[in-house]
Amino acid sequence: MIRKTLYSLMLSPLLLGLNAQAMSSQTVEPELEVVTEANRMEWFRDAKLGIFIHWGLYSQLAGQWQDKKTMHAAEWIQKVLGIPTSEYSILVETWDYSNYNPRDWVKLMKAAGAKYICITTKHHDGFCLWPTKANDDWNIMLTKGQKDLLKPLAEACKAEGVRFSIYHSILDWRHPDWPGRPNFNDFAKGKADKERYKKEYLYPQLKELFSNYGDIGMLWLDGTWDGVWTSEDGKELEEYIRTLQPSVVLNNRSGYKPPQPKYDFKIHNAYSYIFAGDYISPEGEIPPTGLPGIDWETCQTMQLPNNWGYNQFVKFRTPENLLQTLIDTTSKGGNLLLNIGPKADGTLPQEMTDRLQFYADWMVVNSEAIHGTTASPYEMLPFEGRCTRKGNTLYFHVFDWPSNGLLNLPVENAKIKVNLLDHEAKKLKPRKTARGYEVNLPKAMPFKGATVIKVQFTGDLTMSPLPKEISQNCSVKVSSEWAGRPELKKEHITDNNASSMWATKEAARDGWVEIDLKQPRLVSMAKLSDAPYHRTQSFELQAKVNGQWQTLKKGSAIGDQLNLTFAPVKTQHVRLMILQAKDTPTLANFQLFE
Ligand code: FHN
Repeated sequence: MIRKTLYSLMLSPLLLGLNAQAMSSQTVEPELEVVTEANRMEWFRDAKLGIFIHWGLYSQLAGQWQDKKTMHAAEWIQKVLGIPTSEYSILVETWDYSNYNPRDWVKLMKAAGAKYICITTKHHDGFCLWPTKANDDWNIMLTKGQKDLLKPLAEACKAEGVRFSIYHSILDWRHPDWPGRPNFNDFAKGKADKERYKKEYLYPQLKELFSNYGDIGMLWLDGTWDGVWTSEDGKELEEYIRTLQPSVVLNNRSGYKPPQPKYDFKIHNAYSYIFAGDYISPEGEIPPTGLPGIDWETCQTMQLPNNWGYNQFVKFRTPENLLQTLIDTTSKGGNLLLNIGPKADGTLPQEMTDRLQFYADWMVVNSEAIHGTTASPYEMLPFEGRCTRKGNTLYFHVFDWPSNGLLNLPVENAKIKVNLLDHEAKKLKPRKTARGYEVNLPKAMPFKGATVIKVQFTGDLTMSPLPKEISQNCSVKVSSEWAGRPELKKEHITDNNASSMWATKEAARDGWVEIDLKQPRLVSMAKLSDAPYHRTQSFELQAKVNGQWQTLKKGSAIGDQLNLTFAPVKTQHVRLMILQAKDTPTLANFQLFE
């Protein structure tokens, strides 16, 4: 498929036939490029960031029903706490969303860099946020406000030039015809009938959604795991959707399961990796090496453990972590669908506004390093950060500001131009070294979380050789091992296989790993992974020099991949101290580089 970069266009006054005077008294709104079935993936590929909105009756509970609380999936509270449908129904009477001002939401989300916004039209509890004719006893018209919540959001998106997109749950905990009826549904009577569910409910609802809200950028289907929905149902559904708006981008969760391609990496959530629709939707994770040639989008929550609906009891990820997640995703060729759970009254929780504002402040200067870029050409970098690319420009996103003020740029081209993306786009003077170039960085990091170094090169890109690994299959000592679990043995730490791991004894909440390099070597970088559980909360990296342990780096989380660079040190023994972990410490990889 030909890939073409699309940008939002400002309408030209000449085209509009307006004179300058008329223009000055009128605001021209950004227009979205017309999308056809043939080019429908182009905007999606350039978009990089979308905002997911989980909003519904459950938002009033925010994790608490009567005296029971849940830390998990506030939008699932009915199922998690087994609330009978007859009792849950009371929530329609109490839902007051009078502070809902979607134009403000969209403005902030757009400033944060979002190119599409995807709202839950109906989540698993079956409640519809619009006045559907296909279900008149469980929709927004039963609330005091009687307001179609989708319409003003769709209009705000159109006005701001952001693509309006919709989430729709196929399964339904309340509808009498959904065959996977849960036991807390004390409302539904009679025998469920899937065909009637499709013909009289699901399909007519989708028809309303595709007829009354203008162009829909994307349809995000979900909820086919009840075991009653077949691949044939999914295929038929996808075909039907294409008749409604052929240009809509469709995720992979219709339930259709065509023959699946083979891939050689380990995945944690198989449901997210079914290849169907237009793209795959790894949930809460970034495929370790990206998925070349495959369109993908990772959806992630701001609150952990995962809560898509707002939960008053659950902590928020830091703004820096969320920014690095966007950059990591972009550098691997995917999109991030970042979730927001508004409060019931229509306002956004302060923590969410703060995080969107953090993105927005960063985007003012750095948006060019995200939007319209392609994946990193590098397998790894000689510093902790990521790379994105736009033609002959590389954007190096530095996460960990070097303490010695020197940054190694792994480019060999004879002619390069380097700028620091701050408010002045300061020029940096590159010096050629044995491996790429070196630049001096200012003492303070201009943008917390990630600062971008822009490198423009002439000719074809020549990348510097990768840093040389010196620890593969070296012997390791560990604080302890999990008895009787050979699949968690210490040899997995240096086997360079990210899908195998080591774990300490079960009861431990700290531990250490020491690599013996067999002889003194020059070490300047370490690469760590504690995937898939990400339990490390505090760590210290040390090298033994003249019989004494010296600190090389300290940190908190490790994550899927963390590169730590430091001033080169000659040593035979390097040790990782996991000082605190939220459960039994595990480590997938620990590699050392010259
Ligand atoms: O069960 C839902 C969950 O509540 C949320 O909507 C997420 C978003 O990807 N999807 C389902 C779980 O995969």
